[in-house]
Amino acid sequence: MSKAQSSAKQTDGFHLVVDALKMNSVSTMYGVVGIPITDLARLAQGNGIRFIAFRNEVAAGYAAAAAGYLTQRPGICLTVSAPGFLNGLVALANATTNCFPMILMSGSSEREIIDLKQGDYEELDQLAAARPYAKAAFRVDRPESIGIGVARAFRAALSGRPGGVYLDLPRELLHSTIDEAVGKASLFTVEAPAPSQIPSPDSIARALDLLKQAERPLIILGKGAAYAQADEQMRTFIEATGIPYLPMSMAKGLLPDDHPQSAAAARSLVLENADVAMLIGARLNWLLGHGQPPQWSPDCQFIQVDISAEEVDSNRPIAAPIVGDIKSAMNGLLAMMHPGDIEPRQAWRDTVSAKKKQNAEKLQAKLAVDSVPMDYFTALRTIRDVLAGHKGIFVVNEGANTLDNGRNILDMYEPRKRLDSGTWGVMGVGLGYAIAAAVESGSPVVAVEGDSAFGFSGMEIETICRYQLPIVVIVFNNNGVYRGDDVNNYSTDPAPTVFTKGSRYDKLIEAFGGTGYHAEDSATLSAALQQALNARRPALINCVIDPTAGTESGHLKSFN
Ligand code: ADP
Ligand code: TZD
Repeated sequence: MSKAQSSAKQTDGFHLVVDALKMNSVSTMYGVVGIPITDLARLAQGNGIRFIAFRNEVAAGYAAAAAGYLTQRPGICLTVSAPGFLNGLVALANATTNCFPMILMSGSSEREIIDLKQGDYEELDQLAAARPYAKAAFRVDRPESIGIGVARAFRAALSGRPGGVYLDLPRELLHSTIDEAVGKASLFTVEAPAPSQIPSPDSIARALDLLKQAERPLIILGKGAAYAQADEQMRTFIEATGIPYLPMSMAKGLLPDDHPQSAAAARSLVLENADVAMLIGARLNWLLGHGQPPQWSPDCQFIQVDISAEEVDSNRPIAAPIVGDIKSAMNGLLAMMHPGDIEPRQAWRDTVSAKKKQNAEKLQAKLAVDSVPMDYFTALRTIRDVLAGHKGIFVVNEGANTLDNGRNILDMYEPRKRLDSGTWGVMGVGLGYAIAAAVESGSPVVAVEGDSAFGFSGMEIETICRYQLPIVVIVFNNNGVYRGDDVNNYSTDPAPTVFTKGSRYDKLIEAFGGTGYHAEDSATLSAALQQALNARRPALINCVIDPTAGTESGHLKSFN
């Protein structure tokens, strides 16, 4: 619409996108600027939306995904076209895989040129590229459709099983103008984007009947249970039934890890021997051996609480599916059960307790050794002991050995405080997740990172310093992927798994005004971590780990 046609005030796509986001309570965006979205970031800032500017869209996307997981609102990642979009798409795919709500908004080039493949600046058919990796993908072509486009993205990201949504914003759309009153009237707040999905009472009754008959029941809590924010109901249900529970890694802290019913330290035993297993927001995927023997008993019967009906029966027949949102399901279970109905056999509880005690003693023996150079046990025990004085702290964890040992040794005491490599076992999420946790909560974060894992997004320490975030990055520096002692027997090139020996990652953060620490033994590590946490400033600890301490592929040897 030209100015001559309308005497009224005009608005444009930039303003309408920002207004639509504000109407839907977006308070923060994560991204990298450039053509055609730089002004969108500026305008967002001018309208009270924080724009956290990253050095790479992959990390910005991971941050958005973690923000979504923590807040139950879609995290927003803003990128430029083609390569910026593709970087963001990695994180969008990861968000969809992990069931985190996220919206990737990317500027795109001239449609006509893209469609005829005539070679525009950063030309790519982004909508088509996003589709296979997103829960949903939309393009907005007209300014009067921005309200609907944003609403479609919100609803798709949040409703049912959460996931990643792509929203394509062509350069032309952002620049096109429309009568301001007409534009404003087209925007709206999405009503109940994630409505309760109450499971049927008969599905709850069926599950309760199965639990009543069970002799050796087990509850498995997944990150869906953490996401659902039904913490009180979950705890009440678990404590009322007395059933041992196993937290998947990101469900750690839903109940404190020192809870007497936690069966984490008897994992193999409970999986192998449970006769009824109740999955709450956890998929029976590779992380649970697909529910198959020898990890599981062939006779085990399953209850599965999940919002996605399609998930049910994906690997083993599910005897009692409860399809609905976890909060409603827990409320339903609590309402329909009676005291004393469900009673795991005392022998089962005793067996689990005995195994826990035995395994805890074994681990304790390893943790008691103070090795120099530090191995994973010494370094993680030291970190665990310092964090015992900071029980509500966020812990981000990635790597292979760093992750596998970290999961077992670092105890969590509060829900949604642990963020890690997740369903894909992806490296490079750490700094993005840490930044989102600090930004969304204002609280301190410790990121325990393998040196390889750190390297994927290491430049984001500049982002951490620029925004002065209370994040302490601990780099487990063993000179390589898995181990640092590999040799190449075929040429003079370094072996594929090794990095520069004796690197000083602590010096990197000093370049940006953060505090670097170098620790070669547990006493130095402990003092550095205490000091860094007390300062609540950006810090990086170069934690030297014995290059021979790790195992190839960590705990996933059999996948190699
Ligand atoms: P983990 O890796 O911790 O075992 P998964 O990511 O495999 O957990 O499983 C999470 C499950 O939780 C998914 O199947 C997802 O559909 C489900 N889920 C996510 N949010 C909810 C919710 N609010 N209510 C019910 N189920 C949910
Ligand atoms: N690329 C991506 C994106 N994700 C991956 N998981 C990998 C590559 C392969 N990979 C792993 O599965 S773990 C790992 C890689 C490269 C790094 C392990 O080394 P680390 O940790 O230094 O991070 P440890 O403690 O030395 O094992």
